[in-house]
Amino acid sequence: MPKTIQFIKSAVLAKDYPTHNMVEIAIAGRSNAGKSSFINGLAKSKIAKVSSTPGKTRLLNFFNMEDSYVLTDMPGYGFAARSGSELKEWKHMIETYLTTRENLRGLILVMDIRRSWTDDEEIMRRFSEKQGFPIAVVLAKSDKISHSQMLQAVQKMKKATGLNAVFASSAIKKEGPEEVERYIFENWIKE
Ligand SMILES: Nc1nc2c(ncn2[C@@H]2O[C@H](COP(=O)(O)OP(=O)(O)OP(=O)(O)O)[C@@H](O)[C@H]2O)c(=O)[nH]1
Ligand SMILES: [Mg+2]
Repeated sequence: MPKTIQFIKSAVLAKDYPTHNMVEIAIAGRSNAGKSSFINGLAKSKIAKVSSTPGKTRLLNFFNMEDSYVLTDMPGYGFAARSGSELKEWKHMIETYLTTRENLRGLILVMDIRRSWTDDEEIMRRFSEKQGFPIAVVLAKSDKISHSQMLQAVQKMKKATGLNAVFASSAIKKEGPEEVERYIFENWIKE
């Protein structure tokens, strides 16, 4: 059954964040990793903008997930084409959101399954831990490698990070989003 997932609004400044009393979950990760596509996978529709040009998502985009939680699509890091001032604005936007959003309950870190954990992911992870919320890692584009390589990549990532919540996902094969959402419901949303 298709889900009723609605785009609420985009925002940069804290004063423009939507008002609601649901739990919020944020999606972060390198530019072009597959964050927006992952949201579309959850929605089973093209609700979040996707493009082959990195840096498609420039603002914080809030989505109402069937009135049960709100998902925040964040613009990716590591996008070299950004100018110095843009980078500063981006950093300020992300940091303000992650440090001030009171109903934020967890962070989904999306990575291309073919990439390894880098300093950028480690910074996001430390940041989350400092703020006191958990992270789950989604290894996107699993259709780009074989099934056995996919299983290997998940194990390798669990080992490298010490995290248990590591999932493979593919927007093409439509695999992954549901398992991740189940995990989020059981561990972050249900109190
Ligand atoms: N093969 C394959 N391609 C994918 C998958 N997920 C995303 N892509 C492609 O990767 C590119 C980037 O996807 P997005 O979902 O826009 O990535 P993003 O992380 O939101 O990127 P930014 O908004 O720039 O931060 C697009 O060309 C997608 O079609 C996947 O699971 N499999
Ligand atoms: Mg995006």
